[in-house]
Amino acid sequence: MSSADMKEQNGTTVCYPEPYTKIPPQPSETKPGQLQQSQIDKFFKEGYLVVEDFFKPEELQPCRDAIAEMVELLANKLYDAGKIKNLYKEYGLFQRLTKLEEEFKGANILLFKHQKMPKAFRDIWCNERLLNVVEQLIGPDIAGHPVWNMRTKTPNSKAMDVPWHQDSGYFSEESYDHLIPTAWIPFLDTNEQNGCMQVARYGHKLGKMGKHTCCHSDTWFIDLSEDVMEQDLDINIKNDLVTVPIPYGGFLLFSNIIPHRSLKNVSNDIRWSIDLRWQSPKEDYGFYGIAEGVLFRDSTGEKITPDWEKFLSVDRKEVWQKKYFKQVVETDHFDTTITGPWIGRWDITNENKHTQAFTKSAQ
Ligand SMILES: O=C(O)CCC(=O)C(=O)O
Ligand SMILES: [Fe+2]
Repeated sequence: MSSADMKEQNGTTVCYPEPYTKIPPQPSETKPGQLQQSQIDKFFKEGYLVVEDFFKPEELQPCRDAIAEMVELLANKLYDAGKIKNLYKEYGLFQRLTKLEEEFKGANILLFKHQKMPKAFRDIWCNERLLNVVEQLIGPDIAGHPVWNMRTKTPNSKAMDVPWHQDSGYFSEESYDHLIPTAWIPFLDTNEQNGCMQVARYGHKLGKMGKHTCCHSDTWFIDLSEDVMEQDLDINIKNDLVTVPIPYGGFLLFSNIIPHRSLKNVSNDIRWSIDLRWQSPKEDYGFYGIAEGVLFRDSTGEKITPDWEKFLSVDRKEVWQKKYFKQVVETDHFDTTITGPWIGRWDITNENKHTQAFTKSAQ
């Protein structure tokens, strides 16, 4: 029985509309960064919110620098292994990975897989003003959710075109009953040309998971069809697919139940972004027991120092393989295959090297 079927009880899917549509009690104090009441209303009514002019350039610059450093490390690694003939040092943040990718296809996937969170990202994740916003959505107990990504969306790369999905489709079902807000933060102005995000407005109102399939095209991404969105999630495809260009300094706020995707990047620049998540530490992270979150705040209001050492000590890939496959499968450092427990949650309707790696290691 697949997990999707397990959720069917007496023939009906269990839905949790409340955490996604009902505004929680608001903090009694006014704090820096907090959203206006009208913005909170919009988030719970439409399922997403665009927040502009939130970060100053000097707050985001360390993230840009950290990304440049990761690209530098990758270039050196590829070069030292003889995979590329040129380091492309003269290219800047928005071009260099594209040049690496031209010589070594999948360089962007290697960087996407890297998954070591630099300090600059951690600082944004527990930025006090941002946590004041998160508090308005989930209350005063706040932990960072272990699922985060840096998107390496190089021009015309199909591997980074993320199809329609609900983030909960990647998580186990223990997490369906609570709100996990995401801040999607770009490192340049994003628009329709460079592959900004789209959301399916009101797609959260039933609090329902749609049946996804796996995997999209040549990727490891799960896929939610527009038919399912229309029929099962009651989304009006004609009216409610919204393109959300986010300028640098802003972010897109959405939840684990709202369908979203990213458009193709047909510009000349790499569309860098990170997606960071939070939830109440009292709830299940829905991450298959692979990793826990990191506590940022609790309702006593006492200052908490995040336990980064513990958070960073967990190599998710290794834990996942040990836990589910009883071994650490040594993969080559330049392998661009990505597998994970989410692949096993849905019907595999399109096989590719990622699904095959999953099926093979699960045997
Ligand atoms: O950045 C993208 O292209 C996709 C982002 C996404 O799906 C997410 O942040 O959950
Ligand atoms: Fe997503």
